[in-house]
Amino acid sequence: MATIEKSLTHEKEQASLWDVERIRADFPVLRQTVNGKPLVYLDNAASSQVPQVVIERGSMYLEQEHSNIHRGVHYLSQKATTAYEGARETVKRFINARESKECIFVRGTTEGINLVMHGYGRKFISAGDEIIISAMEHHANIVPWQMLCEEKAAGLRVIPMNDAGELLLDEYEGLLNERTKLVAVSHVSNALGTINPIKSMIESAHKYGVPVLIDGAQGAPHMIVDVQDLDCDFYAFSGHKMFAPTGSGVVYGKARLLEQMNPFQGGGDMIKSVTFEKTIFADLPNKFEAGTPAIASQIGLGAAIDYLNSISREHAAAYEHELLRYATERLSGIEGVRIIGTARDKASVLSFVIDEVHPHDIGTILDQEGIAVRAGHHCAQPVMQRFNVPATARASFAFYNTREEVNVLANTIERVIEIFS
Ligand code: C6P
Repeated sequence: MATIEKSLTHEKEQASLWDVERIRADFPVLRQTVNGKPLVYLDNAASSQVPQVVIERGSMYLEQEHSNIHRGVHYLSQKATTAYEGARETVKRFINARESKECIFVRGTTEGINLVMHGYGRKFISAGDEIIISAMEHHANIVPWQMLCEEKAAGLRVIPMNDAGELLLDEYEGLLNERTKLVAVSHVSNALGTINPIKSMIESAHKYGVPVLIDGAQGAPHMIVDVQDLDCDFYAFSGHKMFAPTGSGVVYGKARLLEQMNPFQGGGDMIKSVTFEKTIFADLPNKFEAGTPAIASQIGLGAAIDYLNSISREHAAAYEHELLRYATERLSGIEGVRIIGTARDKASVLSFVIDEVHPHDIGTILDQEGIAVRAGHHCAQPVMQRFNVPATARASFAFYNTREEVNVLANTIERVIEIFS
């Protein structure tokens, strides 16, 4: 059997081992009806749902541990500090960082990228330098670099993509040169679903001594991330897209780089000493965590990772991949539906347009049937421009979605087409 066929069969076997009904029982939000219909939640790329164990961990903190961290000698503060720093250890193991101090807690991917822009970019990037991003970036990985380029008179270079939504890697190699000071690319595109070959892209950048930031907002929830194996310099992700509460997130950075960087914000808990003449900053990770953080949310992120570790992530990924394949097959079979983003390697996301129907109308009709999708530009306007569409409707999957839900989606899309024909 050919290698691709073999791996597809292996993936199908793994997907068939997934007990989706058992997994769904872990997510109380999925039990409700919307407009009299069972909720079909297909907006996981925006925010995924939270399992009962994470909800319970949040309640336990509020009921038994709520207090400020790192500051108090008292019992509750010590308990909260232990839980918060325990979550950092969990994150460290989850992404295989060398040390937990390399995992900086932030509100989410956006804040993580801005931390690197301020801490690294403003210190090390100057006039005439270049930053490389890609044509499929979310605004969170475009706007901060544009702001920096404007401030420093540096240049922003963009790796183009083909009509399938795959980066043109030869063009990327051509953009790298001695002026390049940073590469910032997404692991997985939120608008197209493309999985980028980040490991080889990082390797190419490192040949020029250029550090690489990975926007992992859509990567961490679906892929096994090993920052040492990838050898990325920064990796940012959001808790609320991986089964944790909003307000949680992480930016990983190599200790050597974080140590050289300026703090992002000044304030309490990020200092060793302060006089009116001079402040000495705290060591990692505190140097980057000024003020009281989102303690409950980050503890929730630790609990969400524990949950992910308790299910087979390999089987979950295979199941999601098989679901995406099935959904792609169903939607491509509907006349009038055009899928935006047909890369060979994709995760979780299915963006589409219907001739003569605005994506917001698609989203509204689907909502009437209890189906949650996102309609709009997905904070990736350059992607919409590249594909010459104002917006798309986007279904995005998690391991608790089912084939029946895909059927409900496909049948309702057929009805949308009937209504507008
Ligand atoms: N994408 C979506 O519906 P925050 O908002 O900081 O948690 O994540 C920002 C972000 C950065 N990069 C990528 C690739 C993303 O997908 C997102 C968030 C959501 O697609 C909300 S716009």
